[in-house]
Amino acid sequence: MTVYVGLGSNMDNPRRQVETALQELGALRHNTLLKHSSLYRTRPLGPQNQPYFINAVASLATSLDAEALLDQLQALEQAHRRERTSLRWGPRTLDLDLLLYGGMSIDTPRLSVPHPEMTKRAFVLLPLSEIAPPDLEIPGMGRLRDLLPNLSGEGIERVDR
Ligand code: A4P
Ligand code: MG
Repeated sequence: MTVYVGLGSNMDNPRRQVETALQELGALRHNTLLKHSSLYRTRPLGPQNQPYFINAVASLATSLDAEALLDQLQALEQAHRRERTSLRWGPRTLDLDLLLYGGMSIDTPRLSVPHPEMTKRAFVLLPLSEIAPPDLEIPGMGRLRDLLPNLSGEGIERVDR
């Protein structure tokens, strides 16, 4: 099964958080990292009094079912959160969203796939369009190619490597 995972961070050296997470995704059992996008520097969605995010998208081949994969993604998030020095609530060291799980629609208490907000978010669709075919079908939402023109490219820029 091919799946797409969205990565985001705006704390504790976000660029390093995302780069490390990409390596860790590739090292997860029962998964193979297929591709990953460039990194993007993006204006925060929601409260503006927080740092810009670094976002990226990765594709994986997995033999896990969606909930088992979510367990692995959440364990990885936890590992990154432990690096936090502050206990205060705040921005994220690492957020991993399961964007797409093959062509499946999943709606359980733990999991909504496709991620419900993804088609509104340039910081998801732009990196996704780097690594996915334009005719990728986002269940219930349409094809990637048709969704892209609706987005503003404002507040998002590719990070040079
Ligand atoms: N959950 C349900 N569906 C999924 C899914 N497809 N993938 C559940 C991952 N998790 C899913 O997640 C809360 C619960 O969502 C989980 O327990 C899981 O069972 P969380 O990561 O603890 O909470 P969260 O991420 O803070 O909440 P939420 O609503 O997912 O926030 P978002 O949508 O992830 O937004 N601005 C920029 N520029 N870039 C960003 O990446 N991210 C956010 C967070 C806000 N603003 C941003 C960015
Ligand atoms: Mg999330």
